[in-house]
Amino acid sequence: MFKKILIANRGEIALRIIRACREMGIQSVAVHSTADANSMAVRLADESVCIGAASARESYLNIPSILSAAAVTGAEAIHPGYGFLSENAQFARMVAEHGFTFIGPRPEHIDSMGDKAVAKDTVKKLGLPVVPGSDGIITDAKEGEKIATEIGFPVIVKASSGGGGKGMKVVREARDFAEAFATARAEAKANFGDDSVYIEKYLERPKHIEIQIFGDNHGNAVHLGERDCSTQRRHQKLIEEAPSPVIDDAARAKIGDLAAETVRAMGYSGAGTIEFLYQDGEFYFMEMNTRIQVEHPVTEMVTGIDLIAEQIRVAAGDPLSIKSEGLRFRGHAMEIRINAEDPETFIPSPGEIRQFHMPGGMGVRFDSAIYTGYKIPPHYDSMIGKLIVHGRNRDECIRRMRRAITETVIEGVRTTLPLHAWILDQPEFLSGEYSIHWLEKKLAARSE
Ligand code: MV4
Repeated sequence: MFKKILIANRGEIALRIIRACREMGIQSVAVHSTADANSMAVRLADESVCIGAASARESYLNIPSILSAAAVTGAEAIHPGYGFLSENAQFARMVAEHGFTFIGPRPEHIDSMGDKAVAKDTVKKLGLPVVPGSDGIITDAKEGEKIATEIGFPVIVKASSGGGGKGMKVVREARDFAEAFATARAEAKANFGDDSVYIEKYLERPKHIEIQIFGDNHGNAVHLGERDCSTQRRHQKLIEEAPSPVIDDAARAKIGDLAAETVRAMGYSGAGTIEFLYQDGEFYFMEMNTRIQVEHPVTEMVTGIDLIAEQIRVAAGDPLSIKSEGLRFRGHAMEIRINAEDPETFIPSPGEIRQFHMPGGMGVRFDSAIYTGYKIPPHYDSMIGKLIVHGRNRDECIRRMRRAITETVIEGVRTTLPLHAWILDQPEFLSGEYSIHWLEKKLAARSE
């Protein structure tokens, strides 16, 4: 096992990784920007190194600086967390070239899943259901229009280098196709330096359901069930839960086994998430994320498995400690993302936290790096914490979440807590049968 791990990240995920390290008897190194000198990660890690100025480009994305910090502290492995360098194959390669272990999948898998057209083709060949569409990338508008007409409008044109909602165009009629196709390609070129696009049937009201998977370096792979992440706004998830209110045990076993079989066939190692659109009882592959995700605690709460510890063990060469036979999904878990933002305008609200009281009690977990007197820097993502609750069933889970929100005190900055309290009272949310578009429509109606 590693003796020392460097954490190339900040905020709550840096703390989450420090906690796993300490429980495993591993020393932790926090790297930080000048703006994060007073962070909890710096305080709680065994060592810390300042790696650059406040802007992420000069610190959390500064590869030479991070590798130097690993070298001077004698770290053996680097955990990238989520965001920043977590899905940068070049970084993963450089980590290995400098003699460190990257706690994540092999660079080839980061690369192949990073290209959305390649990812779709790969998983389709391995048996995952995909949305009907073009066979790979299309460069000719006439050919694209012919394919679109065959699959039937509406269609969606997606950038191969896109993902997370960037670089997509919905086309509703044949006469609009040529122009939309040209725009999609131009935007893809401008945003990603790559004008490759592919075409799919557009699903009008899907849910976003993702499967947590894990592979190791010994040919093993398992799935840890799904998370329903359909409560989103502008491709930012607000609430995630497990199990999905619309998936039963048989459906979970079927898509989960397919997902596990796919990553086993790929020879994938480490944590990963396979995202699906789900509509009318069918799953359609969307993307695969080759990192640990923000919402991983939801899966931890229903399985009792420490996913960060498992990432570390797998990276150290251990076989998976998770066996699908021994896996039990218990109760219901839900996570809300607390952002330092105005709950109505979503304008970021950085500044000093004047008063903080953490929610607690039965089935409550609060993953955050904030404290009373902490100054939220304006340079990074506005997520300041995650409130995760567990209950015996969805109803108890929602009641517990409402209760935990009521007792959370965060003063000095605006937060999205009131928005979450409101969502948890909406009949559509309570029914569980809302699509990815529900919240945005509901918010638009609220402000009318
Ligand atoms: C789609 C879709 C409907 N039909 N593909 C958005 C993120 C990107 N990775 C894929 N996305 C979508 N792909 C087909 N064929 C609708 C979306 C989509 C979406 C998906 C998940 C979560 C939020 C979303 C918001 C808008 C559109």
